[in-house]
Amino acid sequence: MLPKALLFDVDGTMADTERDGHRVAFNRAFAEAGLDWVWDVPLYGELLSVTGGKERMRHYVERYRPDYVRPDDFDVLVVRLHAAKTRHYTALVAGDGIPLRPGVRRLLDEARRAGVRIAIATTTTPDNVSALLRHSLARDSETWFDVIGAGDVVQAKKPAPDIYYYVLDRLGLPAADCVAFEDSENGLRSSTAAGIETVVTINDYTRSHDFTGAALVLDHLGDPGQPCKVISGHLAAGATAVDLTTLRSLFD
Ligand code: XBP
Ligand code: MG
Repeated sequence: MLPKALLFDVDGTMADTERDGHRVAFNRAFAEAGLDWVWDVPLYGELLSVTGGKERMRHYVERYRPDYVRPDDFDVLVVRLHAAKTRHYTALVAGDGIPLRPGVRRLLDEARRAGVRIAIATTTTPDNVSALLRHSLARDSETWFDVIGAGDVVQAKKPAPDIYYYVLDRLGLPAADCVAFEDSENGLRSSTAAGIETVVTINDYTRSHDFTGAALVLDHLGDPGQPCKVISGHLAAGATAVDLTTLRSLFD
């Protein structure tokens, strides 16, 4: 049976947005606010254990900056920094652009042609999703997605399953009819806790994560001339990319 909907995580899954997108935007917001907070590439990898930009900043101060004296309005500062970071991130995506990962566009196109619904389940801010879709996929691509579940629409971010429950509820579909695409352990924990079969495409920040419970783990989804490599799970003999036939086999 074909899945009825494909549910995509955004950061790290649709595009490698973390190292050269979100991280850079956080640093720009910190510098602009006169803070001496600098998130280099390895530190950012550690900080990714906490999802959500506001939550990540709080975690950084608690864990890494015992020297930092919080102002009375620290909560307001976090919200202001986050708004500035969103402004920098969306400008970056609109300017330099961040390419989609291999196979993402191909699989989305195939799903749309076949009448398989597509949706987004992400921790990031809705403005960031809109910017990436508009600039990296297609101008009108937000309208391709039946549901875009993003950011603070749920209280508990990944690894909690809430964002996937939110998306399933709005799609009106049971978990058993869907496949999720994730790149991280937190993402996989979120989707599998919601009962959704999950395909993981790793990246530099997540390759050492524990992906126990994933239906399939790959380096990427694969494209013509760019075959994917299977890390765990099974792809049909001779297959070099994840397509709807591959996904159908997850349900057989
Ligand atoms: C994505 C995140 C987000 C982004 C930043 O996780 O953790 O926090 O890094 O987004 P996932 P905001 O891919 O598992 O959804 O700063 O907009 O919160
Ligand atoms: Mg992700």
